[in-house]
Amino acid sequence: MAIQWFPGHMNKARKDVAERLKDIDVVIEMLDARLPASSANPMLARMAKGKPRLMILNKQDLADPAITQQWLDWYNAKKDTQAIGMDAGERAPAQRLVAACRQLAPNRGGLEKPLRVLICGIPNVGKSTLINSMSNRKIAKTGNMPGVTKNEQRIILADDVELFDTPGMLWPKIEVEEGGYNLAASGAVGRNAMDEEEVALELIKYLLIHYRAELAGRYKLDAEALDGVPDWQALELIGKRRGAVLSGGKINIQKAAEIVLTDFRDGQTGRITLERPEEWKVWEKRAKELAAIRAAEREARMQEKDGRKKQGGR
Ligand SMILES: Nc1nc2c(ncn2[C@@H]2O[C@H](COP(=O)(O)OP(=O)(O)OP(=O)(O)O)[C@@H](O)[C@H]2O)c(=O)[nH]1
Ligand SMILES: [Mg+2]
Repeated sequence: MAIQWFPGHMNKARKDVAERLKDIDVVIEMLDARLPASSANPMLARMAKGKPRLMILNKQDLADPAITQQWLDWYNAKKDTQAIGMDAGERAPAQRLVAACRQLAPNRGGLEKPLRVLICGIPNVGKSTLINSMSNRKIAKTGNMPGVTKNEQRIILADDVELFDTPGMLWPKIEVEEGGYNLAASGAVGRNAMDEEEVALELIKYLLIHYRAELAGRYKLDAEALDGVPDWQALELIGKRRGAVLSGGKINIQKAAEIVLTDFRDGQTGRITLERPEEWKVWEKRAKELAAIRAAEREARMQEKDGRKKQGGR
């Protein structure tokens, strides 16, 4: 899916992070527990190489608990990666994070060498909320839309601990198609940068496979009757149920799509995770194969063009 965000803006965010990383002791990367792989930033992993890194699967209160456990096991089995699940609005676990950061950089601390922690993640994942919980103050601006934090902000947590809140950063090149849809469904992408109907249909397609009972329950539909129903038809049924109907009785598909997305984002449809480690491996493999085919096609076109030029020159 083509998500129309602004690569220039993201590029600036990436440069700012790269610059800031130089004097950072611990990097916290916040992932969305409903889409851990899609919300991870491979570029960040590369930029922060060698620094102690902590991954937080945030919004775990909205995610499917069994799948969150699968993802935590998956990340924690990797070398040099530590991952924990969290609900950024909860104070106690957030405050325990400070102790975890201190452990990760034991040589820092004290007034001379304050511990500097950078918090990164996609837009709207909960970075500022976490900072507020860690510091027990409403110090960072939060909001339920992407792009709330516009500039890096330094927060003094204690005499010897500094936190850096950063604007949300999206990986500019989304190679895994499913990943693009999941990011859009989660609320990381602004409304104007995507086609809500397309995103809602992809979401419904996934829900029909993995969370049919939840989908049926939310919209008072018959789960059995949804068996084998295509996504677009399910969206129409939902629209009808929720009164998203235009004059003449036609379903207002745009409205129905908005309802589906909002309900999912607010956790009204249930605790749902949009990707599993095993699925992600398959999607990623297919994306790589597709990229290789496209690259080969491009190469063939270039050679053909070159050949024509040479022939023409003769
Ligand atoms: N349910 C739930 N909501 C959360 C959690 N963490 C944050 N939120 C909500 O998610 C929305 C975004 O939170 P922010 O802290 O502003 O996100 P951010 O990562 O700073 O976003 P940007 O500054 O736009 O990049 C807010 O409405 C928060 O209340 C969580 O763990 N669970
Ligand atoms: Mg923020």
